[in-house]
Formats: sequence, C-alpha cells, structure tokens
Amino acid sequence: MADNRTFTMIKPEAAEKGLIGAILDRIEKGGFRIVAMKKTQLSKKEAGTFYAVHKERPFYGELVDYMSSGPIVAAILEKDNAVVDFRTLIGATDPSEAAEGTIRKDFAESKAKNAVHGSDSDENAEIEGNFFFSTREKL
Ligand code: FUP
Repeated sequence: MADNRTFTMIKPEAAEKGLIGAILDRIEKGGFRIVAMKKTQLSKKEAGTFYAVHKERPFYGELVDYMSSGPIVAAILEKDNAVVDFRTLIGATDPSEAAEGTIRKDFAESKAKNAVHGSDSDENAEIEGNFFFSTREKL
C-alpha cells in the first residue's frame, strides 16, 4: 500500500507526565514520519468540536473536559498503511486490554486517560489533521 497519513494527539496526562519524547520515539521507531507537529491546548469548544462524533455517548462531557485540561501534542504521521498500523502501535482503547509493547499498555492510565489518540479511518485522519494544520503545514 502506498504511503498514507494518520493523525495523532499525545493527550494531556501523558504530556504532563513528561512522556512526549518517549511516545515520539515509539512513533518514529515504528516507522512513521512526522509530517507536521505542534504543542497546543484545546479550548472546551474546540475539544467539543473535535469529538463531536461522540456527543451522544455518556463520557462525552468528561472527554471534552479532559482533552481541554492541559497541553497536547498534535501530529500528522505518514507511513504505508498508516491508520491501521498506528492503531496497532497504540493498542486497545482500554490500556488493561492493550497488547504488550503498545504505547497505551506502557504509558496510559485508563480508558479515558489513554495517552494517545489515533484516527480510525483515512477519512477521519484527513478531517482531524485539517482541524489542527493549514495546507502549508502539511506538505
Ligand atoms: P479510540 O478510537 O481507541 O481512541 O477509542 P474510542 O473512539 O472508542 O473513544 C474515543 C475517546 O473516548 C477515547 F479517547 C477515550 C474516550 N473514552 C472514554 O473516555 N470512555 C469510554 O468508555 C470510551 C472512550
């Protein structure tokens, strides 16, 4: 499969704990090229928009509060089969169910504070990357 792109965030608890470097190391060693990257903090409104697909779910309010609670690192990553391979690298949503050696197994605290986000489809990777980065930042 030709190179394609996914989108990730290093979430507030992981950034706060000083895990940005360790997580980026896993990402690069996993064969992903960092196309674009920034450290930033989402407002509640921005987090609500980013996670709008989950707005009917019971955890939406907590998710929005959490994701706007501190700085995150947003990045666009490139690799062949990027979306699927990145979800393999990060592991299951709940770290207690994540495979050995995955980022969530090693660094996540809980299902909510699960260290990293990874897009679930090529289409969402594009939408999510566009939320954070302008055309000239994604070249
Ligand atoms: P994932 O695609 O693995 O990030 O997981 P989901 O799309 O199922 O969940 C989206 C976000 O909601 C995740 F960042 C974690 C959060 N979440 C909760 O806070 N509680 C839950 O029970 C499930 C998900």
